[in-house]
Amino acid sequence: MNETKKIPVLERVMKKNEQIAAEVREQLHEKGIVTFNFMGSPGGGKTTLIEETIKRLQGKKRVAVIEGDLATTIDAERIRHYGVKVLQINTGSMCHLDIRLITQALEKIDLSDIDFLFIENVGNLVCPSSHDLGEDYRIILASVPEGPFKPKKYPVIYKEADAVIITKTDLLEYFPDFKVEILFQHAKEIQPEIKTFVVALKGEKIIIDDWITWIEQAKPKKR
Ligand SMILES: Nc1nc2c(ncn2[C@@H]2O[C@H](COP(=O)(O)OP(=O)(O)O)[C@@H](O)[C@H]2O)c(=O)[nH]1
Ligand SMILES: [Mg+2]
Repeated sequence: MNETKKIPVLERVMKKNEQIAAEVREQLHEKGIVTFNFMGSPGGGKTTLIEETIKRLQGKKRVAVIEGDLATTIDAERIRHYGVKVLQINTGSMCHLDIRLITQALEKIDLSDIDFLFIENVGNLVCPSSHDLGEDYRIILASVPEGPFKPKKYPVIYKEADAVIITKTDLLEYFPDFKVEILFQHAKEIQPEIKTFVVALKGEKIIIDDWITWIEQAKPKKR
């Protein structure tokens, strides 16, 4: 196939995927489910945040989780420990989840008694940004050791984000060049409506309350 033919084919596939994602979102809304797509670098703290959030939502929201990784069920096992429904997707060599993988996962997981669906995307700041997974909210994690310039360097993923969470703020004392307000300012320059949170999930002082207060009241939303 030559280049001029390839581009329309790719555009058609992307458009079809967006349609499927919109249908999935509608089906989830019909069940009263709010869906969150957690994105960020590998090791940024996505699974830890999901674990700590599940703990604090116990008795308030019934949660199910879809875990995305190239390989292993390590993260799914971590989540299973909390007694919630969890399904691991292994993408092999693919750097993101897509709506076809999500559709297949949704066939295998019973969501009849679920309020919140958490999707942990493959750790990556590029590929996941162009894939609607039928989520209501896109949550980007930026961890302190990654440095303060992630929104500047990866603006595309921030453009469509609903919230940015700075993780590992217990490590701020070791990263004096990291300024929380600077990262938030850069993120808001890209997406003025973005909500901002800080968390520290290890160390002496756990910080997570503002995030929990926000997520507890999250309602279904059209993208
Ligand atoms: N110091 C510190 N370490 C954290 C925090 N959150 C996660 N980690 C650690 O960062 C590493 C990667 O976390 P994980 O949740 O697996 O990241 P993921 O790859 O984004 O899912 C693990 O060793 C966690 O214990 C935090 O708030 N502070
Ligand atoms: Mg993980």
